[in-house]
Amino acid sequence: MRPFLIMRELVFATNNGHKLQEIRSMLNPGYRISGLAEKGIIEEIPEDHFTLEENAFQKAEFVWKRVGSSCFADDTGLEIDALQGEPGVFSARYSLIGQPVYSEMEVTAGNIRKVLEKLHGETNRKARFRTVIALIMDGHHHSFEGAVDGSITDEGCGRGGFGYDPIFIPDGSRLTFAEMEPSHKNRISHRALAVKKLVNFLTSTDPSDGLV
Ligand code: ITT
Repeated sequence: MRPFLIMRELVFATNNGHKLQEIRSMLNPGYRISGLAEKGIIEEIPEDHFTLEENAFQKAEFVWKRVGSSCFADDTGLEIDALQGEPGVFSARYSLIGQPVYSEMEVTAGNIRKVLEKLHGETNRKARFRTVIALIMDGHHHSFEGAVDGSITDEGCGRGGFGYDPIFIPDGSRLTFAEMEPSHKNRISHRALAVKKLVNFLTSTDPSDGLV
């Protein structure tokens, strides 16, 4: 008999369409990933802690309390050695702390400009992207981490990806994340590594892995 899929729904607590798209392309078809809008959550979820872990759980807990179904959130930071780990947990609005809201494109351009200005003349370009995924399943908390080491370029290159992708070259590559095919970035990225751990966990808790 032909196997059929049982779709498992997980709510991904993000307002970032790029991240939703990336994660959907990484997970196998046994999972249906809903975004916040599909769950009627349209407001910005607070992320006001000082670590990626705490922020990820803050977002996941917000959704768990609102919809009561299994959900996960991620928080990602670009940690630059010569800037003592900045922008880190402040990556999303690095250039705009305390300023009014701008468009996503302006924010991204401002963030990149600020990093390049701060690193002007700096020879230590080492950095890493780090993602923490917080999962709440049946009320239990779990977390998964992925990190990719790399370096910051002198100028932005490439039009793909989002955020700081045009100025980040992962170790072992000559291309920035923004110059890579999305499928390539999605195989090796910080988020991919954390998602792999999430999927391994989901699979180990249900050996059928969505297939019967
Ligand atoms: P949500 O909180 O709604 O999920 P966000 O855009 O705030 O979306 P994060 O807090 O996870 O996303 O990430 C903070 C910032 O770090 C994000 O706005 C980007 O500027 C940057 N970032 C995250 N993941 C990235 C990636 O894969 N490539 C480049 N930049 C990334």
